[in-house]
Amino acid sequence: MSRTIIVSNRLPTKAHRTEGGLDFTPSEGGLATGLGSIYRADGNIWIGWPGLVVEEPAEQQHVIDQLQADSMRPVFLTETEIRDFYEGFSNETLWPTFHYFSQYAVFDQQQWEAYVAVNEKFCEAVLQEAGPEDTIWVHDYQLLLLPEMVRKARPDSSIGFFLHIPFPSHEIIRAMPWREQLLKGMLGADLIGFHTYGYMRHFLSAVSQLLGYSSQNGMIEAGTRSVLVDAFPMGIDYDKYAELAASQAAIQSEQTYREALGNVRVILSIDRLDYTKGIAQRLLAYELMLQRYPEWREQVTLFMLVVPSRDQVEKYKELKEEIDELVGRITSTYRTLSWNPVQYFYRSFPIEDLAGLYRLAEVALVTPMRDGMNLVAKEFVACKGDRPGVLILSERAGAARELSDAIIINPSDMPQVAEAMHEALIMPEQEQRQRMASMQALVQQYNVHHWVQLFMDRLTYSKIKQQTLATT
Ligand code: GDG
Repeated sequence: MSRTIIVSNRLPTKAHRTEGGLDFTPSEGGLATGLGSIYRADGNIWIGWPGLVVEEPAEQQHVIDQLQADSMRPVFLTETEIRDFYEGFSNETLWPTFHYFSQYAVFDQQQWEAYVAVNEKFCEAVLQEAGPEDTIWVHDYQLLLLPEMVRKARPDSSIGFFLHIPFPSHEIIRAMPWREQLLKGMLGADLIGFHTYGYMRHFLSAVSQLLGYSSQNGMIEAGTRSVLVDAFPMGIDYDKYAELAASQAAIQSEQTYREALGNVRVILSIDRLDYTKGIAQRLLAYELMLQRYPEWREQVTLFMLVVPSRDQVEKYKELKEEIDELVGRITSTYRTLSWNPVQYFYRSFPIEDLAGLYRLAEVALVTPMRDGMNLVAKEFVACKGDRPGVLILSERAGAARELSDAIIINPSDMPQVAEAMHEALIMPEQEQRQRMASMQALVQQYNVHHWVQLFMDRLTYSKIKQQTLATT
């Protein structure tokens, strides 16, 4: 029987050290959330790093045993690899470059070498697990070289690659050293998927401009092989979120927040700490809204949840300080004894609380500067049920291509975002319901199961097409 092997930098489970030994918990993040319901099926397996440095052999064996029971296989990374491959090349070179923050990008030869070495380490793990009939699905920017590495060892295997972040204009890619190696690494796959057609077009033009490969209808002629490229907007597990939002735990959580907040309108924002998410700009827009529309003071609160992320990277520490300062300024300027303009939390919440907050909020404010897709926008929609609610969404999130019934804004245009908040707060209930219902129909139909099926079907198609081309 052929299996599917999922490979990503992080496993959907995180190991951590406690006084009583190692503990394992499900991890946050879009990919873990999205594929969580799939990898356990049909003997499939997920290969990745368990989120903790484990060097002692007996402890490594314990991790292997624990994860094996749940269809996972760990790849162990050292402190140095974490620093140079993960925090370094992945998060200080590729992440800013691909999100159009080139000014933040570090180009460091040692980090690049660590990136190559860790991709090779993942390749060894894949080769140990994968049989010739198995399908290998590689995920995201940390493993751009892996498809080509696996291809060299197993020329006939079926390899898919999906990029969860934007693919930028080829002019941005052009500025990178190692650009050819990165593009060729991806082209080791049979199928390369992106969230939007825009990202896909950028990739096709990078491959054409920088490698001289032509393409027709998304099929790239890459030397002796052809590679299919397509857009697969990732969905969420709609039913899971809808059910969660209707659960007693979520209702209870909503009530708890409502009682604590009193009778204010709630604007919700939920992100990992990241400069791509536009958190500081969002605060400035909210401040402007309070200035322009004094009638909303004491009537509305911005409930802002920021999940700690990559806090060892310098730019993230700086961003955290900037956010702290802005929240402090807005709070000290506008607060009254009985009202807080911003409820800011720098920590992660249980998923039931998230569902309670999605229920509670009248407005979700999703304003990234760049975002591959953004699942929070879709989760808000899924959790709303038959209640009204307004989504304000950045035109630079992949999700904006689908959720056209949101109020679409340019996240750099502070006055426009401030106006959008006002517009959302006064939007007639019937209009809210209509927009919400049409977004729900879309998010429900194009859910994560649909996404996986579509990608897998396309991968099978691309393999058949290749074989046909090879025999003609
Ligand atoms: C990358 C791309 C793309 C957040 N706070 C808590 C929590 N979350 C969950 C949300 C959501 C996920 O984390 C965040 O997903 P996003 O899509 O918004 O963002 P990234 O983590 O940057 O994901 C992104 C995604 O990959 C998928 O391709 O959409 O563009 O950057 O599911 O609900 N979950 C819990 N507590 C929290 O406090 N339990």
